[in-house]
This record gives sequence, structure tokens and C-alpha cells, in this order.
Amino acid sequence: MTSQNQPSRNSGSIEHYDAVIIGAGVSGMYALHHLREMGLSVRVYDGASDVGGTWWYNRYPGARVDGPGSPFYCYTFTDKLMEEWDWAETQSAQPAVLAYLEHVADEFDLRRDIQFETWVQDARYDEAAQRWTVTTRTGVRASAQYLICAVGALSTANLPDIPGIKDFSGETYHTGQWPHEPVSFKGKRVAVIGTGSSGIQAIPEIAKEAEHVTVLQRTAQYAFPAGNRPITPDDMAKARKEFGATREKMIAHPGGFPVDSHERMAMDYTPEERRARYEELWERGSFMFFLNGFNDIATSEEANASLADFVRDKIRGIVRDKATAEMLMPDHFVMTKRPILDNGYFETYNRDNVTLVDLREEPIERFTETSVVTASGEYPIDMLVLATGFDAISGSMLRLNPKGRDGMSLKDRWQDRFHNYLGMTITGFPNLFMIHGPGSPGVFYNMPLGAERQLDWIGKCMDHLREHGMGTVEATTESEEAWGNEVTGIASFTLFPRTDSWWTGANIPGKPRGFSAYLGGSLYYQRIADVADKDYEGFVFEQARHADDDRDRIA
Ligand code: N01
Repeated sequence: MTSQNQPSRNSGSIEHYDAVIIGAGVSGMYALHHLREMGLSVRVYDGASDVGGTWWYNRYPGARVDGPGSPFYCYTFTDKLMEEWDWAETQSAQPAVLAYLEHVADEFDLRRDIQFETWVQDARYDEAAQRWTVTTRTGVRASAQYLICAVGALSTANLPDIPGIKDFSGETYHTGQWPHEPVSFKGKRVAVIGTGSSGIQAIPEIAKEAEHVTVLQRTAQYAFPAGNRPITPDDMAKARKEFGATREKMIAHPGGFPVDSHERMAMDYTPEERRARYEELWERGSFMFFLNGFNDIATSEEANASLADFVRDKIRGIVRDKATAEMLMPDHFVMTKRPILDNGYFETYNRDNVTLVDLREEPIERFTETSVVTASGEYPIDMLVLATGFDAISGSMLRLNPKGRDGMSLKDRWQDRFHNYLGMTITGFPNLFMIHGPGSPGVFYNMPLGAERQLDWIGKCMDHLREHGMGTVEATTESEEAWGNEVTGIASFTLFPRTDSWWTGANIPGKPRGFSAYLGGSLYYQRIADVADKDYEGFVFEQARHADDDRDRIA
């Protein structure tokens, strides 16, 4: 392996590295740091002009962390960051998260190995060389033994194909591709499509400024009070002091959060006791509703109904107009679409300048230059905000569409199912590792911590190859098959697969439907550690065929 301080060799038009990383978001940044610390030469490519990934792109009004919150939406690999960074709110706003990530990049001098504004348009495996070659849109070519795809679980925008949408002449923005220049809603009639987390965060903010907001809702949603709170200097001092113990708690928790586990089941309590607990959690707000409520909400229809009824009553209590409140009633199992936290979303419908349109009653027929036309009417608008989500989990890998052995494309490999082993590797794609890919806990786990843990495993696997003189590691089809069955088997014990959501791929027309996240929580990390302990059970290795110095000739 080349040392991190040694410049990469450039033979004509191709650069050589030990590892190429695609993506400079939370995962790609840690990947770079970790692999560099191991002594590898590393190059990162990212289409954005700076670090941050999802936090660089999602700048829409109201965007903020909604998980259990800062100071825990952060890296844990060093105490240093915790010691020197002050968080101001429990659910940091997007600019604060981005500032933190920029600080991390400064602190670890990450940018010197990242090439920004560089879109990787091709990645293909060269069997003779046992290496990956990536080509960027600007014509840069690089070869590497390892390809780390830190391409983001929620980064390929879902742009709806609605007749006439391209003819609309007003401003159009997708929340996940929000402009860097300020967007003014003042005096404008704004239509918003989408009431997932992004729409529900953005709508109250847009409504404060716009002349009128028309919300085009396809699926009514449950949303819970965000309960965002300031973090005082005393809170920060305490968090710093306890960070070691907090980290241990995060590792022990099924979702990677610093919360005590519990065994409470909703159906063990009387309806009155359940309601009292829900009230208490509603008052407090935050993701604690799910982490500290009852454990059977996602598995028992009855338990689920008890919470769904509670939230529907809350919506009726908040929204004054009865007809609007009824349109806002969700009818799917609560929590089986990604839970949403809101900052005054339902209250927004009490404003005079907000109209809700139920697309199940009046579907969108088309856009004109100046309006959106539904089955029952025409709504003149000046601006369209698409909060329509993402081709999630597998979408960014498919957009990259790497070509593995025999030139096989990932699109072909994944035509009917997102075949993978341990959520990180794919048969036919040796030495390619995905972070937060299908088959991993991904979005069901504290994502910065999940990325650290996956990358630590990947680093050890790379060490194993080096120590044994191996050139490649690759999953077997049998291990992929068994892993796929394990993932769907765990999901089948829950209500999750029974609702259409981006978790099941149902939001993207034509996408194979299947629940692709590993729902076993922290058990996943035990599983991948066991595989490593058993000499990487389920993988095959090839001897290294070339010494480092042969690469120039081969490429
Ligand atoms: O996307 P979504 P999102 N016509 O897919 C609707 C994370 N996140 O960007 O439900 C009409 O959830 C679609 O309707 P339906 C978080 O994990 C985190 O909001 O498919 N409507 C839905 O209402 C989140 O879950 C934060 O029927 C159409 C909406 O658009 C994930 O990102 C903040 C449509 C899409 O909702 C994605 O959230 C924000 C069409 N053709 C997001 N197509 C944090 O706070 C789609 N819709 C950390």
C-alpha cells in the first residue's frame, strides 16, 4: 500500500490510489479519515462544491436534524470534536450541521484529498488488474484496489413525471436540490407537492412568508412534535463529561442512540395508561416518542391502532377547520412510513393563507405555464416546491451503475432484488463496499455512528486482505441469498412492509418492491463481527496477482 503522504502516481491520464471514495458526506468524510489513518492513499470525488453530502444539498427552509438530536448527531471516533464543538439546539438546523462538517474537514485536513464538483460517471472493475477504474464527467480517470460507495441513502431526487410540469414557467425547486442563493416566497403563490419529512418541515416556514401556500397532499401523515430545545453551556459541559459513557450507550442501543432500552409493550397496559404515556411523550416531543414509548407499535396491529388513534385525535384538536382536519387523517399503520417530527405543521392549516388539496380526491391532471390543474379545479401559482423525496437506499447506487465482473452492470444485477451480502458487498463486484446500502440498518440506525461502524469493519477486512496477500474479496451468491432472506425475514415480523413507502421502494414507479433495510438494529454489528471472526464466512478471496508497482503497466 502507498503511504498517505506519498503523492499518487499518475501514469499518463490515470491516477492510482489504494481506495477511491465516491461521496464527501458524513460517511465519505469518515471513510477518508479512517482509510488515511490506516496508511492508504485515498481520493474522494463529490459533485458538490464542498463537504456535507445530504446537508450540503438539503437547504430548504426548516431543514434540521430530527433524530434524538445534537450533540449526538455527530462523529464518535474522537473526543476532540466533542470537546471543541458547541451545539446550540437539540435538533440542529441544517446550517449548524453543515458548519460542523466543515469544521471536521478543517480539523482533519480532509479537503486535500477530495476533488469537488467532480461527478463520477463510470466505475468499472478490471479483472486483470483486480482494480476499479472510475471516470469523472471532467475526464479524470483513477484506478484503485477498493471502491467505497458513500453515495447517500437519500440523495437521488425523485422528480415526478406529471404532464406539463416542464411547461410551468415559475420557479421550481426540489427540497433535496435547494439553491444556495436565498429563495424569497414573499408575495408568491406557492404549491408544495409532498408531505413527508421535508414537506412537513418546509411548509410552516414557507407559509410564514408566502402570499398563499397550496399543499398538494397524496398521503396524509402522522407527525409528532419535534420538541426542539436550546442546549445551554451547562448541557454541553455535561454532555462532554459524559461522552465516553454516552458512546457506550449508543453502541449498546438497538438504534445507536444514547437511550436506555426498555421492554414496555403497549398491550400490557390499559387504554388509560397507554394514553397517559402518549400524552406525556407528546408534551415532551422528539424521537423519544418512538424510542421511549412502547416496543410493539411496529409489530402489533392493536398497539399500532392505539397510537394512530391518539395522533388522529391530536390532529382533530389542532386543526380548526373540520373538513381540512379530516383530509389530514392518516390511514396507514403509524410508524410504517418514516416517522416525522414537526414544528407547527398541523397549526399551519389554521392560517388564512394555506389551502390543503387532497390528491386522492382530486388528482393532479397537469401543469400549465401558470397553474396546477387537478380533477376538480385550477390553482394559479408562481412557485412549485417538490418535496417529493428520493429514489432511496438503492437509488444512488443504481444512478452510479458500476460495472463488475464481465462488465455486468448493477442495474442488471439488481433488476428484481437488491442482492447484497451484509448490506455492504455485492457478488460480481469485488472490493466494492457500500455504506448504508440495501441490506444494512442504514436509515434505521444513527447514521453517523452506523457509517463509522461499517467503515471500521471494512478497514479490518482490507487489513485481512493485505495480511494474507489477497487481491480481492467478494461475496458468494449463496451468502447473498441467505442475507437477503434474513433481511426480509426480520422485516416480515413487523408491519413495515405492509405500507407503501420509500423504505419498500413503492415511491418509485417500476422499482422492485421489497423491504431492504436490516431491522435487527445493533444485532447487525454483531453479525458482521461474527462473519469477520469466522475468517470472513460467506466471502471468497483471490490471491493478489500484481505487486503495487505493476499497476502503471496494467492500467
Ligand atoms: O420524502 P418522502 P422526504 N405526486 O418520500 C409525495 C429524511 N429526511 O424528502 O406518501 C404527489 O418521505 C409522497 O407521497 P406518498 C427522512 O428519512 C430527514 O420528505 O408517496 N405526491 C410524500 O408525501 C425522510 O423520511 C430529515 O403518497 C408525491 C412526499 O412526496 C426522508 O429523508 C428531513 C409524488 C415524499 O416524502 C425522505 O423525506 C427531511 C407525486 N408524484 C428528510 N411523489 C431530517 O430531519 C411523491 N409524492 C433529518
